[in-house]
Amino acid sequence: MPSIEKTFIMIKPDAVRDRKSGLIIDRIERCGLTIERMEKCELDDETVKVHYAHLADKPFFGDLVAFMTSGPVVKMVVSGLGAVSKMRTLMGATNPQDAAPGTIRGDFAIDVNSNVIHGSDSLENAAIEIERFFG
Ligand code: IDP
Ligand code: MG
Repeated sequence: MPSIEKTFIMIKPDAVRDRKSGLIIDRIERCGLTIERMEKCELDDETVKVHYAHLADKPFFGDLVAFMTSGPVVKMVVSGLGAVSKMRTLMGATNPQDAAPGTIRGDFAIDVNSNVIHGSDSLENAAIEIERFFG
């Protein structure tokens, strides 16, 4: 039985630039999830490097940091029953090529370099990320 959870969600610079934030927020609310907090902001290199530290040894890491600092993001705390896994399902696969139609990445993203949305991958990481981005 899922319990009420909070997860950290971020609409990435590509989607903000393309004015897709509203459509993405609509999908989240339609799922019965609640936007608890939301703010548009720009990320600095250091924050992105810490957030994606698990990918620091990947060849695309530099491009990922450049992408995430290329423009404003919309950061959110989203709550609801089983919010962490519900958001991961709603987002779709990391690589939009593999993301099912009807998912946010499946419908709004084209390639893995700019895949529209971030969502925490576990309840433990959700708490860490909410603290990191909202303090
Ligand atoms: P997730 O965002 O679905 O949790 P992670 O494996 O945590 O996926 O990767 C974090 C982010 O790093 C992805 O959302 C994407 O922006 C970027 N990324 C992951 N794999 C690749 C890749 O193979 N090429 C380019 N960027 C990637
Ligand atoms: Mg991840």
